Amino acid sequence: MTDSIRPDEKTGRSEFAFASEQLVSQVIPTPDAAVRLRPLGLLNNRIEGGLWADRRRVNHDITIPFGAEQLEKVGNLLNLKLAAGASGKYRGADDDTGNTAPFLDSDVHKWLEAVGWELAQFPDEKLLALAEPIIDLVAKAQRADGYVDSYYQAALPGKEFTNPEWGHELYVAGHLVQAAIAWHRGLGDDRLMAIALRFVARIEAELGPGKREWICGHPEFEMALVELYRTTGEARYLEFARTLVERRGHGILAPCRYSARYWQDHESVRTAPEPAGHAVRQIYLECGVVDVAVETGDRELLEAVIRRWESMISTRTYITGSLGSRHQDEAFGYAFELPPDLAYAETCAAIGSVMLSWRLLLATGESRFADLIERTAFNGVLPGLAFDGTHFFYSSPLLRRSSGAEVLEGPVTTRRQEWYLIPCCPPNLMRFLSSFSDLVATVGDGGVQIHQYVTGSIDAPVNGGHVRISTETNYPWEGVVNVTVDESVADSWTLSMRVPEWCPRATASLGGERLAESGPGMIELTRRWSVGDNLTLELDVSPRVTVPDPRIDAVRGTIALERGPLVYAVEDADLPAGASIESLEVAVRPSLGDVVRSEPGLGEMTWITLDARLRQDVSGVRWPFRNVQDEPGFADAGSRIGIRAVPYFAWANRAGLGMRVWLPTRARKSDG
Ligand code: FUB
Ligand code: ZN
Repeated sequence: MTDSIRPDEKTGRSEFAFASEQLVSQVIPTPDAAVRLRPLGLLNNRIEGGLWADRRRVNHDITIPFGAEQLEKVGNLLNLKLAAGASGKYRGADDDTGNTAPFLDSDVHKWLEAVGWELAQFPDEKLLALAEPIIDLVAKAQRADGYVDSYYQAALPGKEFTNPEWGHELYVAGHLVQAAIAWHRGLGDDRLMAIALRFVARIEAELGPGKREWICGHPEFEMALVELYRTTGEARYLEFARTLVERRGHGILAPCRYSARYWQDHESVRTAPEPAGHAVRQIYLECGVVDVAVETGDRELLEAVIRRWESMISTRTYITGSLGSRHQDEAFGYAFELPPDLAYAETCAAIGSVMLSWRLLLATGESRFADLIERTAFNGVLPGLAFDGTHFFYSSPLLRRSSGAEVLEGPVTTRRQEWYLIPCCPPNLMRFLSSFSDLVATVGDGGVQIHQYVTGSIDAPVNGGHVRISTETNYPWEGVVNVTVDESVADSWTLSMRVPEWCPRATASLGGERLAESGPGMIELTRRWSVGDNLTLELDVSPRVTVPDPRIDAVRGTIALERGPLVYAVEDADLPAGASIESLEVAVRPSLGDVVRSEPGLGEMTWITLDARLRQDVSGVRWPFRNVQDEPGFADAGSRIGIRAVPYFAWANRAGLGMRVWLPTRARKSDG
């Protein structure tokens, strides 16, 4: 049935509709899936104010339209025009030799996905008008046999499905499917779905179960196929995804110069003990594995992913939630190899980490997954976008030297760029911001679970009825969240609220009566909730000092500053003239304060304040080592000044180069 889907020419709508589609969400497990919690979707999780609302608005008004300009300017759309019959040469990154980036269609698809989610929530004729011709273009580019990938059509015709390692064909197809799902679920528009289904059918005929033993060097298609199964009800897509997951780890892909670990083809996903290789590839693969596991009820598979997730967060995750410590192969490094200056910390890997933890949260209901979502969303993903909405980080290091190192390797610079030769991160950020509200709350276990704190409203089906809750907060700057029940059901139900891992103590009170007090985990309140009930959750967001595990050698002897869910950093821009973050030292246990201030370009935010010393002996040395006898103690290490730290997500939005998250400490001379 889905093969013959025919969208109406004017409306884009088709007869194709399924029960689950009342939800507008990226991930909608089927009713039979082995999950504890269910998404409420974008339309039932409304964000109406605060930091995330501001970032989303910038995305809608500035970043997404800017993305369309860039796709035109750098050639992604030109490539599709070539596939549709225009003459010219494929623009692969910044050259036209046809030998470079084979995945540029995926950025068009991610952009379309972002527009789909955005329009579902905030209709906008202008945005729609930007997307319409691009959808038409993808349709025109599609060949009669269903194939649509401009790289192979325009640069390497006749070579389809010959390069599983680097060809990225299934990666591109996966992003097309995800865009199609966004338009289908969000807008009931099936024009992209019709294209995607034909491309998937073409791939299936070549590489599906029982066909060639092939996997793609870059996972992505697996999770897209499972979502297609969830959308269409066609079990063959799930079986195809399962097959791809099981094929992996058996050396199908030729080992590249980084080894088979690079594309996770070194060991089965059932037994691999730790994340390995290219970080985005690993994370996207894990998303597909979880999707297959919950839809097939394969507990062993799910547990294998959870083991790797645990290994990842205990040994290979930056304090910002970012992943990937190596520029060379954009990869996870060894355990505890987490250099701050050379952190790869790709925006796409942080987004992928959120996507994975979301799936694990739905599967298990465990708050630790929402904890990582929060840490990563604020500190790993948000820095990817400048406050102006038109500059992006590919890589988010935790130290930028005052003295330079602006260009690291390949496409990676330490200044945000308007776009990248390999532009995977910017449109990924766009779809992330346009779908972020999905992550706020879920339903299940006889109630509603609030995982992320925002000002907004939540609508949920509970006990056969409908519950509506509104939330008001100045989070993350303040820890008070007011929760009001606007609609309820007669029976008792459970309202659960996450107490984040960083919060030593939280209280929940109703009309002045304390109902619960808790450390990290979930506060679960089961009662007959009445309309007008007003609950206050208070989370302790006092600033705190964090020390790294001593095995993270690169930051041994330093501290970081955190406040609530935010990691902080010190920038040169906030130090006295002539001083730099390279000369900074702080006490092991500095006393911290906080202050609300408004900075041009940054707006109003809460900063952390503390005392520091500025060493005067950090420049002009001939030999950067000296006898320990000559080493000053903290008290006489330099002049004492008061400094302030900015939320890390806001760094690099002002002049100045130097920034550090990890602050070097010095003991008093009398210590130890
Ligand atoms: O290969 C496609 C994308 O380009 C990857 O996900 C990123 O890491 C970048 O290498
Ligand atoms: Zn990227």
